[in-house]
Amino acid sequence: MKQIIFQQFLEKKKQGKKSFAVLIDPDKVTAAKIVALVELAVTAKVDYFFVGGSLVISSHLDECIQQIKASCSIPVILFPGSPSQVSPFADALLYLSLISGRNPELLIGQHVISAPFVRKSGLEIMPTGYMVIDGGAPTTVSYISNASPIPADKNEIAMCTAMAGEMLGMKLIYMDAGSGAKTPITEAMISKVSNCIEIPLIVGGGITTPEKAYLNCKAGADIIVVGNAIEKDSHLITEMAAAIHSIAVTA
Ligand code: 1GP
Repeated sequence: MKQIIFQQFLEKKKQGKKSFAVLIDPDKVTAAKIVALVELAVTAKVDYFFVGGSLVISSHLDECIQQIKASCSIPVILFPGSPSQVSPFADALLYLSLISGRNPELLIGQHVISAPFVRKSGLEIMPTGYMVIDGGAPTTVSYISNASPIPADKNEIAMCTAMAGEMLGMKLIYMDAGSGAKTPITEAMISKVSNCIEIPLIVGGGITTPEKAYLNCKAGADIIVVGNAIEKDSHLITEMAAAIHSIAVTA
């Protein structure tokens, strides 16, 4: 199995380098918006594009990715909200198992159904322990997943869940307060989780300021994902990238 991007994640982690991933929901972007976003992302040295959403209603996932790929070399990683969100035009796929929930469909059921299709895609597959953390209000992911998120102040539950995920063989842990979360994940929880695992830690959901992105990295996040805040103000890309990348310089 291909491990090109995953090796890059590991290398960066070893060097203490933090990465910035811009999340694009294909339902929320027009072709013109993609061009503008890519231009800003290239200038800001964004590390990755994550593409997906809890509910992708439109059918232009392939087009959206092809458009990104046509205008830059930033890797595109699928962050699928459902097994239908697989596109061979991407570089890699976060193969998410919702380890914070107790919904067997999202732990393994949908994976079984989509396995032949996912394998056939030729994508780099990255097994990811996906942990939804309470973000202060129900989000699309908490509703759609039909599973309770980990309470925001239960750092020990988050820690044990991540540890279990790593020991089960997950290659990444993704802690998500959900898109547009009112309250992003606390640094205390990020630090607790990051201290107990060796695999890269992705953090997202409700991050709206460069300061919060910076603090999350300081607390141990390796990759910061921002979607909503950038949809509202795409120029935030520049400041977010600068804040996240400043860590490697000062570390
Ligand atoms: C959601 O982690 C991502 O799954 C990003 O969240 O859209 O709130 O930045 P935001």
